[in-house]
Amino acid sequence: MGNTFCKGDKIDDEKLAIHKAIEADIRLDKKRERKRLKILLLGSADSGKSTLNKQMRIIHNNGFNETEALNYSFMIKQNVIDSLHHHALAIKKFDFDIPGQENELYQDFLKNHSALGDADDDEQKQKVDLFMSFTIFKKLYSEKHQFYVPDNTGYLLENIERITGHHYTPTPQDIVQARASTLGVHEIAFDFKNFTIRLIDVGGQKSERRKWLHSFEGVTAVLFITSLCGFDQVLEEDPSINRLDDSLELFKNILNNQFLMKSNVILFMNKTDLFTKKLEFVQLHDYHPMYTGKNEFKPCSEYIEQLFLRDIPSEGRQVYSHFTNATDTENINVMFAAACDIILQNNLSQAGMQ
Ligand SMILES: Nc1nc2c(ncn2[C@@H]2O[C@H](COP(=O)(O)OP(=O)(O)O)[C@@H](O)[C@H]2O)c(=O)[nH]1
Ligand SMILES: [Mg+2]
Repeated sequence: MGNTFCKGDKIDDEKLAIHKAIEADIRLDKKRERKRLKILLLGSADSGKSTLNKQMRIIHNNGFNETEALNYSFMIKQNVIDSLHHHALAIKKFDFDIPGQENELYQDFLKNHSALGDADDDEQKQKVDLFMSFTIFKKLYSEKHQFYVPDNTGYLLENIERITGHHYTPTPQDIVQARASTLGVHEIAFDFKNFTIRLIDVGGQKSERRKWLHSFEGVTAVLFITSLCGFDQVLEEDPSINRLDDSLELFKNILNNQFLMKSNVILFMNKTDLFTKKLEFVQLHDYHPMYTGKNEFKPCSEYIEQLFLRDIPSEGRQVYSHFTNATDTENINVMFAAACDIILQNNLSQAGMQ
């Protein structure tokens, strides 16, 4: 009789009931699945993926508990030491004359910065204060030297008294500014307009990228984040590669990845605040001779945006781009909501076509 069911036959009535129940379950699962959006954060290391992830926790998931805040306090203090280590590297690069009394601590920050991070709080504070009072440290700023420091350095130095003070507890903004490489895959879930969003954060370093494939199934949207500031920087893991070039290459690979063909792609051109500051000192034209416009935010950011958008394959693929500052909670709230609206609209029209 195969799959045909005849009314009146007891066994077949039972089979029919089971069959209907299974179909109802499948319909319910599909309905639930349509209510779940899987959004994957992708991009090179340091572009702002984890920062966005943290903002979503602050906006939608009650932020961070005490234990997490304590862990972040250690990380932020280590970030301070790391930033000062980069100042020491710059002092070496510019070959400053080092006064004898400044040499020993300078050498510590130059070579031994992780050991400094392990020192107890009072000792660490003393060393940080002393190093920042040195003539060689001040010279970097008074002579307006250009040197690489991690992106949270300005924020850390502005808040140094509080961070290195007694009983330091990080604020949500401190946590947003904390910097650590992401290893593996991290997921948070939260509700947004009757939908449940699963937001997946991954490590961006080259060695982490092979793990991305495991997260590619059933992705509703890729949120690709790039730093506008990368045009004059190189990768930490491979100084022979320019950060913007790496990000452009990665973006192209994502657009052409066969597992992501049906996913929406949203591009966040991030770090608008630092980009504005950078343009006061660095000429985009020096790194991109093709660019001959004014060295101002609007034309420069639009030029970089075009470098990404020109790689979109012509067959009906749309990419939506936004300029963002991931450390600004309100900005990210608005931009993420705008991105989700696009994703939801596209999802609805795709469901309508099925
Ligand atoms: N000023 C500023 N800093 C940012 C912005 N986005 C990220 N950062 C900082 O850049 C560093 C690296 O960001 P992170 O999210 O860890 O990068 P990821 O490697 O892509 O996860 C952190 O210290 C962040 O606070 C931004 O838009 N503006
Ligand atoms: Mg990260």
